[in-house]
Amino acid sequence: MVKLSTPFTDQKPGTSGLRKSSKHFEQPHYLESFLEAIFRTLPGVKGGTLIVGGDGRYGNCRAIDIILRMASAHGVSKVITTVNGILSTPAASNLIRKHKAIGGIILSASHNPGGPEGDFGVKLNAANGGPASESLTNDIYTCTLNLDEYKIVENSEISLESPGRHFISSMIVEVIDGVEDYLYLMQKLFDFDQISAFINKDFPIAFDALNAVTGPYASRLFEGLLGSPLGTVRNGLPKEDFGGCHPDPNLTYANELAELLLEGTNYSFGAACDGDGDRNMILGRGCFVNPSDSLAVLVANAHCAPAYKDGLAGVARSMPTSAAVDLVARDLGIDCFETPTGWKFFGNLLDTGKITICGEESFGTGSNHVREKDGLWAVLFWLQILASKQCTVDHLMSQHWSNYGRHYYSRHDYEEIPTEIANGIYNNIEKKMPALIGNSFADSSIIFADNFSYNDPVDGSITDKQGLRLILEDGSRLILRLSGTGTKGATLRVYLERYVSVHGKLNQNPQLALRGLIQDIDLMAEISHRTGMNRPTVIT
Ligand code: VG1
Ligand code: CO
Repeated sequence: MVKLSTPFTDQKPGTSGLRKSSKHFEQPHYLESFLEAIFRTLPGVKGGTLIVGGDGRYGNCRAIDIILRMASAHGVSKVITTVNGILSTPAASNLIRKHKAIGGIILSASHNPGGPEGDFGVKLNAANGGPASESLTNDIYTCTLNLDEYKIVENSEISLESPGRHFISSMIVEVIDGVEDYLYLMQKLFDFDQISAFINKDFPIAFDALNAVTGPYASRLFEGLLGSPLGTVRNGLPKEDFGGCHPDPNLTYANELAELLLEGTNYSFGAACDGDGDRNMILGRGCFVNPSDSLAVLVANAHCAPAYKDGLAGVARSMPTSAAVDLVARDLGIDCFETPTGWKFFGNLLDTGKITICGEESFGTGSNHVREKDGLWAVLFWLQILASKQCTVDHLMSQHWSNYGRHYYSRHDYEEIPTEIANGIYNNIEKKMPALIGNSFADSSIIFADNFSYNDPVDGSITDKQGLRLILEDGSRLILRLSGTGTKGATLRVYLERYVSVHGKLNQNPQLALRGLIQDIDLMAEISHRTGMNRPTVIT
């Protein structure tokens, strides 16, 4: 038992767990306090099984050691962890489900940089394998506010270097290979023979693991099971600081791969995943697939994969994700749900069989095979569709747009803005919203404005204030949100969407197609004026 003089009050988890700088996590008792709140709040701790692992960043193994000692002190009966603590977020979700665990603790700050100068994070997943619900997260936070002590056993000294079985008092610690079960699951969902034949004929692929967790998974998957040449996986060894990179698969941070595909001719397909392996970016030769379109394409062609050949129950997308998938769902005659940002909101829909596939504009797609978004699953799904149709990424996209029309889409992120300024921009628009209806905007006019609120169709819970929405008469949408995953200042996200039907221009550059919306939202929200930034930090 360790006494705390003052409780930490800044441990409110955001969109994806508790995320702070590594330095912040290194304060004495900081990590332990949050873990104590988890052990006191999560149902089933005494006698339960817990899954633990992380993306390999700085602090991963130290945190696992602390979790093992605290789990033992709290009466957990078994912890399953992995060799070197390497476990991707979707693989963790799979293990939780497979072992009927009470939940899992994933050590990751996802796409944020790592290392002593980077960020660290703790994500809690519940027994269904998905991110903890809003109510569980709130209960954990409340618990942190009054902590005066935490329980931990003294020493454990368990080696994570190889698989094995250990004990801490009566608690079993099983160290397993964190890759195997995941690859087994992928083989059940997709036709590996078909994919392998296709990519090894004349369809060279490149995968960038960005020095993060997917390296070992991708090497065994592509260079092993699918027989791609060695070197297919780039930056495949997980490093504590991700080699100084920002493990975020987008055109800005995965620019090496982007250049290889957009400017070179050696590869037909490229993909990258983020720090913890739940995000994906898909590229073809000379072609970038917008994540919202990616979701729509997967849904439209789901029948190409053995796992989804009998059709989909329904689909869901987060509110800021473009409505491209809505058109496909309508065409297929299935439900399409609109949820707030964050994977946890898909949990109930997946658990009750209302949806099969879901996704977010932030490079996340997934299905009912686990309860997290899944980067490598999306890459395999794309390859399966291309293999089954024997076509290129570029061709598949053009075909999709000529069937459904195109949702031009972009997200503009303004990072590290002083919090007061970001709040000022947001509150100003929110206040003005009722008066905006009827105003002209770009080539259209505003017909609807609100702060998105979600009524969960399964448990009836209401989650409000999920982002400011402006909808125009021509169907265009503009959304403003403040990020819940940044660790420095505030990040303002502006989401822009304009629909062009099959009769319109389908081959424009998105930034050009969205120019009117970009200019008018900047004027209306006074973004450059208030931030002093003349362009966003990241454009996707
Ligand atoms: C971001 C994304 C959101 C995603 C979340 C966690 O949140 O926008 O769609 O679910 O990150 O992703 P925010 O609040 O910063 O916009 V991950 O890869 O960190 O688990
Ligand atoms: Co992630």
